[in-house]
Formats: sequence, structure tokens, C-alpha cells
Amino acid sequence: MTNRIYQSLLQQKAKGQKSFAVLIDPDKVTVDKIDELTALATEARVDYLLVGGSLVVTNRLDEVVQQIKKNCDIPVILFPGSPSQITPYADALLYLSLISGRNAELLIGQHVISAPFVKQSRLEIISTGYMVIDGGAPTTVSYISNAAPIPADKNEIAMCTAMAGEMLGMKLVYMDAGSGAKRPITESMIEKVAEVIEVPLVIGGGICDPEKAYRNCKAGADLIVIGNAIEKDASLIKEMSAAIHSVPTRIS
Ligand code: 1GP
Repeated sequence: MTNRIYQSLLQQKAKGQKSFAVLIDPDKVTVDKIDELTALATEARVDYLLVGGSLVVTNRLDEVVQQIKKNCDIPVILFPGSPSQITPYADALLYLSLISGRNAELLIGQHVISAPFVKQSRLEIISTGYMVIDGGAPTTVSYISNAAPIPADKNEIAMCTAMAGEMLGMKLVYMDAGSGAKRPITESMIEKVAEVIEVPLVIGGGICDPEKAYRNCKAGADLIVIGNAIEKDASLIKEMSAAIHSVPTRIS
């Protein structure tokens, strides 16, 4: 198993270079839409395509990922809401443990059940401490996970949770306000969490404009994930990518 994608995330972080991932929900894209998104993403130099969702109701994951791979070279990373959302056609898998919750199934239970299948897939496995932060409204992830999110103003809980995840060996910390969150994660929480961990920090949920994406990066996010806003207006890919990639690196 390679760790090419994780190594590139580490190298980008070392340079202070920020990355951008577009999240594609396999339920919501037609072949034409995939063609449009991959063309825009390639032109805008999007770093990664994440594929998945908290609840996927169709059985099109293989087809969607194959179509993406046919169109472009952007690495495809699975972001699964359940063990059924795995396909060997992707490049990597965020192996998520919901460390902000106390639902044993999502901390370790489902991983045990799916481990042989995941291992067989030969995907690059990136163990990820997944933290759901209250985004101002119940989102699919908070309902499905049956676990309370971290309150949006409790920076200390977020810091301690991220530190614990890192010390348990997780390679990424992903703080998510949930898809379509009313209130994205605050810069103050991002800043506090970024200060106490060394692994790359992924931020997503409710980011709708390039200014917010830029501020999140300045606060310490290494990878920004955007789904909903791009589903509504695919042309945003260009502006979002330009904003995220315009954050000054350590050497510039
Ligand atoms: C959701 O972090 C992702 O899990 C992205 O959220 O769809 O709100 O951009 P949005």
C-alpha cells in the first residue's frame, strides 16, 4: 500500500501550502455533471476530489469514481458515511473514526466489520480523527451518527479531542460542521486546534464564499473541503481554488 497522497499532504503542510478538495456526492451527480465538474476542477487546479456523503442512497459509487478517473488525474479520496461506500477505483480512503462522538460503532465497530474488505481494496488508507462541530442546525451527519457534535464555542473540547486523536495515531484531523451547515467552523476554533496538533487539519461544512475559505486557511486549515456551495454553483470552483491557493506559503 502506498502513502503517496498522505505524503503530498505532509509536504504541502511543511511548505505552508494550502489545499482544496471538492466534495462530490455520488447521489447528486449525472455523467454530464461529473464531466463539467472535472473539467472545472482540472482548470482550477483543485488538489483532491472527495467522494461520499453521510447517507448515500443510490448504488452508483463505482460508476461515479470511474467516470471521474476517466476524465482527470486529480486524486480521488473516498469520504465514506458507512463501510458500504468503498470502491477500489478510488486512490485513497479517509478511514474515519468519529472521535467527537461516543458512539462505539463509529469509533471502532464498523471498522472491525469492514477491515478485511478495506484491506483487500489496496486503497491508500488515511486514518482520520473526524470531529463534528455544531453548525447551527441538525445536519445529516449529526442525525446519522447519533452523537452530539462539539458545541461551536467550546474551543477547549475541540483542542483536547484533536490532541487525543493525534496521540492515538490518527494521520489527519477533519473538523466538519456538516454538509450545508448554517454556521461554518469559527476561525478561532481552527486557530486553537491548529496550534496543538502537527498532523494536517481538514476543515469543511457550510463554507460558501472564497473569503471564508481564505480566512480558514490563514487560521490554520491545511485542506478545505467544499461540497454544497459547488453543487449549487459549479463556477465557484475557480474562485475558491484561487482564494485557497493565494494564501502565502512559508517561502513566499
Ligand atoms: C461535509 O465538510 C463537508 O461533510 C462539506 O460541507 O457540503 O457544506 O461544503 P459542505
